[in-house]
Amino acid sequence: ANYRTAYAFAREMHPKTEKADIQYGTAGFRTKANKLGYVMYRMGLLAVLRARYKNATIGVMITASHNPEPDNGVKLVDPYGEMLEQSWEGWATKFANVGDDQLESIIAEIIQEYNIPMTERVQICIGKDTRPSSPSLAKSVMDGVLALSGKPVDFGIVTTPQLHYFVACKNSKHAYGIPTEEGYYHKLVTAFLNLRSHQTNSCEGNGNYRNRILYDGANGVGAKKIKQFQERLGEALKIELYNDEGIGTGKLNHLCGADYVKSNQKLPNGIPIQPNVRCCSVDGDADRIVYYFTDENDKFHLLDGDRIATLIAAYLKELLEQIDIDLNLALIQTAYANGASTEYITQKLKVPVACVSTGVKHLHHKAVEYEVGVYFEANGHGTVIFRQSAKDRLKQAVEDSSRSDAQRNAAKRLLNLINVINETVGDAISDMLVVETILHAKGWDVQDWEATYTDLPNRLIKVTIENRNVITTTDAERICLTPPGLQDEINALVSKYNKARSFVRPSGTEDIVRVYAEAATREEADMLAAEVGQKVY
Ligand code: 16G
Ligand code: ZN
Repeated sequence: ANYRTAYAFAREMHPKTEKADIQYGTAGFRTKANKLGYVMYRMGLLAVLRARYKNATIGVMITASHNPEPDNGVKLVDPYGEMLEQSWEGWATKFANVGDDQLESIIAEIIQEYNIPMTERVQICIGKDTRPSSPSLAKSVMDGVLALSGKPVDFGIVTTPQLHYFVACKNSKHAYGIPTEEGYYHKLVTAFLNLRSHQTNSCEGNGNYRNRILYDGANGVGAKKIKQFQERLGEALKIELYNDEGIGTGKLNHLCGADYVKSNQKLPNGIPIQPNVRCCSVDGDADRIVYYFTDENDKFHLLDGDRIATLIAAYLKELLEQIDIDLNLALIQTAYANGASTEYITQKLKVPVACVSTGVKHLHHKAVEYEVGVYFEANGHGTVIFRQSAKDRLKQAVEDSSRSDAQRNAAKRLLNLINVINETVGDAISDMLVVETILHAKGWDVQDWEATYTDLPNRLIKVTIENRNVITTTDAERICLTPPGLQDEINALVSKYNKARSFVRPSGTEDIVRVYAEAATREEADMLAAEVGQKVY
């Protein structure tokens, strides 16, 4: 059988080099690149098995996102472009950790468990970021795919959301778009330009909006790909690119990128100080984005994922009201969302909010429960998902001659906006185009956007304890179940401060516990975080 060959090949070409087990976590496997060769090979095998089981194209993305350049990682992408189904994460972990001599039997086991037909011809889309280790790791994935007679489709260096898009396109028989880089740029840029041309105002601006933005590419794939956009956007949006160092310079994510800016709340290296000019940073695989600016007093202002989420949700609500169509719209956040953003969106804008556990898959799964689900993590990862029935109703609204021109135009706008959005997963560049569209439409610059509400001061700290798993949580990680008594202690501390909130959770990506606190003032937030941190020891 095929898998016997696979097994023999593994022994020769991709022997297991690490003794310690690794785990397929919230973001797939992620570790030092030189420990990942055999893991990649085995993920190639698993991707073919998954593809045959689903009778669909599956994706494999090689990236370690915002991690330092020597790291790498791998994630599998499911048929609709979503993250690998949770029930298969265990299989991924097993596949990565069995000895070379057990590989054959584990393949047999999964084939039997799911009754996987081993005859289907399946395609596996493979993408990689700009890390110097990525080409050889991609080769290992391809060896795995070929070993089980799958067909690897190599997309080369692409952003994570581009790969998700390609997979969704292939499985929707191109209904979602053409599964090529050109197809992706064409879809997003055409819709973006349509939205701009419908405005009566000139390209350069509208009200306070100026069509110029400083862009931090994190010295990664987001820098490479933004040039493709700029070529196609022309004068409609002038993107000044910074942090576009070559591959292998060690500069990837170094003192720059979305994670650096969000965590350190300061300007990244490489971005010039220009007071009140709109800037953005993407991360190493361009699935996260944050906005920011420095004011005339050199004060740094961050507009993170919560800000982007509220901007988008508010605008969608506005359009739905203009069209006069009743679609249920909700915003999905995590416990890290600033309390002020939640209050603004629920109290002022009357958009319902749901809170879920950290990790994109949790947000995504909740968002699909609504006709229009906006989801964002505070760190800048997020997107909007529309039900097919919602899209159909919008199309009907455009055609409906009993509606006013204003209503039909608003429906057209929304349909165009949907095409700017990458619904499969958070996409930094797509999100940027959405934000730019909304700011332009409203005649806003970042200052107007920031004025919508005032963030509560907050503090995030890391605490190292012997075993972080003694801490377990419930209610979307907002309440501690164990160790017993900890939650009561947190409650007591929180009650001492104004507008305070605090929670602790074990990290899913590092061997630490994270403590989050927010309160009415910076001092209170800092003090609360420190005090809660003390209780965790
Ligand atoms: C992963 C998640 C990200 C989450 C982060 C939390 C995905 C693709 N990525 O990077 O969404 O914010 O983990 O990390 O799901 P933590 O558990 O260490 O706080
Ligand atoms: Zn990322």
